[in-house]
Amino acid sequence: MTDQPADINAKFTPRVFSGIQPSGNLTLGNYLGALKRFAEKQDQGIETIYCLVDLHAVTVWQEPEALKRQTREAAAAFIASGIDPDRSILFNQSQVSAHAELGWLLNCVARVGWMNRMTQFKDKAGKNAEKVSLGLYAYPALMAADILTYHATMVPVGEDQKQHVELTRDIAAKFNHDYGVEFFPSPAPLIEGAATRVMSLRDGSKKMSKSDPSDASRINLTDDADTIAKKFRKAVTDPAPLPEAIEGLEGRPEARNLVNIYAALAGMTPDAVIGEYGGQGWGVFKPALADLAVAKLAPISTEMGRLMADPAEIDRILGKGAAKADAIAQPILEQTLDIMGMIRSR
Ligand code: AQP
Repeated sequence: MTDQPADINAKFTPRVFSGIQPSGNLTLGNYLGALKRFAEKQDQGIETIYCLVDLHAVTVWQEPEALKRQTREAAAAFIASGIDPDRSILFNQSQVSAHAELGWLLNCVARVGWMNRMTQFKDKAGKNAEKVSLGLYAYPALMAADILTYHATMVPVGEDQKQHVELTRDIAAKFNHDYGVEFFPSPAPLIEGAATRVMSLRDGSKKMSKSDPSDASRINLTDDADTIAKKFRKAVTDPAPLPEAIEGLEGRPEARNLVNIYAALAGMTPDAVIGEYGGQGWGVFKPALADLAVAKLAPISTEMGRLMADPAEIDRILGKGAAKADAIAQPILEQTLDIMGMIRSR
């Protein structure tokens, strides 16, 4: 792949973009891997643009009324997690048409061979690859458009999205190379903290996911205190107590996962968690983890409930955010069309 000049991003205003699919209940994985970090970026005073990627959600079937509810609920989760719609731009993707339009243009830049290497498509399509939507296959080119239509330079994501952000860099580099321009930046994936990959509570080799058929595999942001405590109590672990040193978590994915979750929720390092709980059994650690999770998540679910009581207000916030997003995205789309030689005479 053609590389971009090392200093390409210096030409662009530092800008964060990220998104979440409104494809179900948001999970603790979405919170720790994404939402919590989105709020931190906003609070660092960087320009932040956050999107409910409904065009991505429909790459698998969504019941229309459920999609609306999930989109509002995801917006409520963003706000309840600290995203302030006056300081960040918060909107749903389908209200800004530049995403879909640039998505098409970037479909024509991306190569089929690159798409074939995307592990998330292989995971999601499984043995069913002939029957899934074409959109699911093209998803990474739309994600590249989501990021590049804002000339975003930073993309906070969980570990599972790293490959997609790298593909975005490849698409940007190929576009710049093919047209002899330095038009698109080379967005950096920001994958930080103790919980960049929160695992399923039922299987330490699988990512915690909102679309996992087992509700016991995840903590939903809307779960009540009893449900959270029960899910952690029943979380699959090996029988050994927590090790005395962090190296002792080697080969113990379930134990490592629970330690990482504790660390991310408490704002500690996994080392410090082991310093506090090393040698303790699950009978001590799981209730402590459940208490911590309830303390951190209860205010979020209460606030989500309050916001969800007024769906019209959520729609108004998303509409206002979409207008602000459009004002950035549309000129970048139009410049892209110019660069590619499309006549603009209307
Ligand atoms: N388990 C996780 N640990 C850390 N980060 C995670 N993210 C998702 N799951 C975890 C991060 O959340 C952001 C939004 O992800 P998404 O909803 O757009 O899609 P996804 O990555 O495919 O998440 P899910 O929950 O698995 O959704 P479904 O089940 O609908 O496919 C991303 O930054 C992601 O890294």
